[in-house]
Amino acid sequence: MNVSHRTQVAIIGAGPSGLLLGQLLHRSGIDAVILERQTAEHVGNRIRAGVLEQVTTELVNEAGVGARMCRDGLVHDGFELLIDGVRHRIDLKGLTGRSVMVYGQTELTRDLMQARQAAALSTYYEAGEVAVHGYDGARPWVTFKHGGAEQRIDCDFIAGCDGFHGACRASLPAGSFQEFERVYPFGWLGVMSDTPPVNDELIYASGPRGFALCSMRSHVRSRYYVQVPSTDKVSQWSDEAFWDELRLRLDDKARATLVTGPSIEKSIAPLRSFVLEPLRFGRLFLAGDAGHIVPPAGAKGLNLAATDVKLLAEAFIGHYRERSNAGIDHYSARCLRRIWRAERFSWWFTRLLHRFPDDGPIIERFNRAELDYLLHSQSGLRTIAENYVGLPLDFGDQG
Ligand code: RFL
Ligand code: PHB
Repeated sequence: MNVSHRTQVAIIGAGPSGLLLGQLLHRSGIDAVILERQTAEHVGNRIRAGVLEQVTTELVNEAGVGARMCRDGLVHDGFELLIDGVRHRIDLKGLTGRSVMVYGQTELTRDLMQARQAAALSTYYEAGEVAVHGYDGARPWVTFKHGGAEQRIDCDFIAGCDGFHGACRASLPAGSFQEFERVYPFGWLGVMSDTPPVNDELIYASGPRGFALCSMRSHVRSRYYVQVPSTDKVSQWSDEAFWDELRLRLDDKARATLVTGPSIEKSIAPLRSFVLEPLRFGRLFLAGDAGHIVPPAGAKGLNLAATDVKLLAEAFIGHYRERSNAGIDHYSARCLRRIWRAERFSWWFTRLLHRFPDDGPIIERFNRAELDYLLHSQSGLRTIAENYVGLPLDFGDQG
């Protein structure tokens, strides 16, 4: 059986990028359909990022899905850097006038899924063999399998929000793009537990045993990470082994207050820096992880996805409402400028806080000297703080 439909924007992927784009378009009266490979349950239970920049929270509110985030999200005015056992607070609010919001990607995704369902918007979960066609011309279309039927959606535009392993980037003709990539020789072993966080603010710890991060999702749910070799498997790490290693990377104060408990999720995330240029191919636009990946130390992945989506929604709204293609034409360049700034910060912050396997003693001394400078200089502290809270969207636009 063949089924065919028509929409204005076909969105591939129901992660935060695809769902947020769908919601913004819906609020502007633009018709969109989302195709997602996984089940709704799988999408709603994935555990990933936790820190939202102000641009992201503003966008979530603008999309009309911010009520639970504003109620349950935790506003953080700073974080701690624990360097070789000594704590230094990065006063985000004092240094930049801005704060960040701790609210899990899982919760944000659920809020977006619920809004989509309440508005009865079209989403195909478990869409198989999604393929994008004809985006070089005026009438692109998408094919997929769903419910035993071959389906076709004709559209004006395709939004590739299908993450790093998606179908959109894979469809690009060789020679039409450039990829920039660095894979790091370690990953982050993450544990979620229903225990109170060890500290009111996040602690980024760096010491001889490597990096660790103490984060949270609420006053009763914690998220912790330790740097592990990329060859490690989750099965090698019992809960006890994880807590023991985390303790060794913290200070006495944190060791005394750390509450441990059974993990409710445990996984290893590989670390990668990746950018694809450009992000527009005719009528196909890539947004979020489909076009770029950052290592998680700067907490930028989800925030970059949100700003791509903001600019993409504005581009489509300009096209339909004002008959202007300026947003469409500038989408790739405008996104890439911000992406590269965040890529550089995430790479630099990762370099500064992690031990690399081939770091000799001199590199360790260089890193410590750099941290010593940064943490004792107002300019250094501001450099960390203003990048962490996110530079303004129009940063550098004045020349
Ligand atoms: P997502 O979230 O990967 O969503 C893409 C969606 O597309 C679907 N998909 C397809 N659908 C149809 N057909 C296909 N062929 C498809 N192929 C894929 C997928 O099932 C999925 O639902 O990308 P999006 O929306 O751009 O959102 C980006 C964020 O998820 C991402 O930047 C962050 O979560 C990155 N990230 C982290 N960022 C942080 O700031 N802090 C973190 O702690 C953090 N942890 C993580 C992470 C990313 C991870 N990934 C991608 C492996 C931990 C992990 C494990
Ligand atoms: C998280 O809570 O998962 C988290 C927080 C900050 C980061 C990365 C991950 O930099």
